[in-house]
Order: sequence, then structure tokens, then C-alpha cells
Amino acid sequence: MSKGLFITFEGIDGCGKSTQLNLLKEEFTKQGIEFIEVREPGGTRVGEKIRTILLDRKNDSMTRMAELLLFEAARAQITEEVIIPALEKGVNVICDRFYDSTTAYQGYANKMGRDLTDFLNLKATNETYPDITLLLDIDPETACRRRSERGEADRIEALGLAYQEAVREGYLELAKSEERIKVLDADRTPEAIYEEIHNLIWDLIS
Ligand code: T5A
Repeated sequence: MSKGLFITFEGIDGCGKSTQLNLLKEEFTKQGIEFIEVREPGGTRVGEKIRTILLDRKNDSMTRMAELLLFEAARAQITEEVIIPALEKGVNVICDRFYDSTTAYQGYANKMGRDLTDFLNLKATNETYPDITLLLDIDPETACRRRSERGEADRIEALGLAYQEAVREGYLELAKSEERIKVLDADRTPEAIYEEIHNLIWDLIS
């Protein structure tokens, strides 16, 4: 049996990942393509508890190392409990964020360093790599405007535009060295972005 396809969506907060992920889910469902959807941090009983701690604005004293290790703990749980078993059964996995988020947010923006984040990412995922990563690239002002229409910011969103700009730079730097990461201009209509995603995914499927 062939392994499932592992598809991840990445980008700064409010870049439109979830919107695109939903369009892909709709198309997979219509075409009878088997998949599961997961999100990070979260997606398991343990992971959702960790998510609550990570995003709670009251936890503003959380150290950078504690934050990094909590993201990796949630990732270790979902990779072993959900992602690897699904891929091994031949089921496609669509994931809203995976370890590239840690590289961009904790490694670059929080300056924890690539050596440390690469090491922890490999350990937490047991070297499980996405087949394709769709990086929705957008300027932080536009993303912030989109998000603000939705209500109060969580702990990480509340870090502001300069932080999101550093995250964006981290993602773009990372994309230069990773063939699997496809950089998409996210400042377009959802339909125009999705057309590009559709073509990339169907190239892989066929
Ligand atoms: N994090 C996560 C780390 O720091 N390290 C890690 O290792 C991991 C895994 C997760 C937070 O944790 C951080 C990153 C995050 O700060 P989250 O709640 O999952 O938090 O937040 P996000 O992943 O950022 O998800 P959001 O829901 O906030 O944003 P999305 O999914 O990027 O955006 P989406 O699709 O919900 O769209 C946002 C708004 O824009 C509109 C939508 O309708 C919506 O209102 N929109 C568009 N408008 C115009 N044109 C388009 N093309 C549009 N697309 C969407």
C-alpha cells in the first residue's frame, strides 16, 4: 500500500491558511479522496490542552524555551498518535501548520536558532516530512487587517506587526532551501490562490 500524501499549510497569522485548507478539503471530499485534517498546536486531547496554554494571553510570562518545548510536545503527540498512523494506512493528511511554524516563529522571530529548532523538530516528528508545504505569503498589515475583523488577538497574535514581519522573513529564508515549500502570493482572491494550490496538489497526485 502506498503512503498517504502529507500536505502542510504555513504562513503568518491571518494569512488565509484555514480558508485555503477548507477549499482543498471540499475538493477532496467531492472527489472521494480520503484524508484527515489536523491542526497544530492541537489535534489530540493532550495537544488541545497544550494549545490552550500556548495561546492564553494571561500566560505572558512564558519563557521562549518553555514555549518552544510546548509546541514540540504537542507536535510529538499528534505525529505519533494521528499523523504517522494515517499516512501508513495510505490516508492523506492535511495539516494546518507543522514544524516549519516552529522554525519561523521560534527559530527566527524568537531567535532560538535553527540548530535547536531543527534538532527538536526532527525528534518530535520522528523524521516525518511533509510532501508539500503551501506557504501563503502576505504582508503583516494586510493579514492583521483581516484578523482584526475577527475579534481579540491571542497571545502570539498580540506580539504585533514587527514580530509577524520577522516570522515572514523566517519563512521566506526557509523556503529558499526547501524544494517542497511552495511560496504563494496570498494577497489575491481566495479563488485565485486556490487555483494554484489545486494545480500543485494534482501534479503530485497524478
Ligand atoms: N505557532 C504555531 C508557533 O508560534 N509555533 C508553532 O510551532 C506553531 C505550530 C496558532 C499560533 O501559534 C503559532 C502561530 C500562531 O500564532 P492559530 O489560532 O492556529 O494559532 O492561528 P493561525 O494559524 O494564524 O490561524 P488563523 O485562523 O488566525 O489564520 P489563517 O488560518 O491564516 O487565516 P484564515 O483563513 O482564518 O483567514 C483570516 C481572515 O481573512 C479572511 C478570512 O475570511 C478570515 O476572516 N481571508 C481573506 N480575505 C481576503 N482575501 C483572501 N484571500 C482571504 N483569505 C482569508
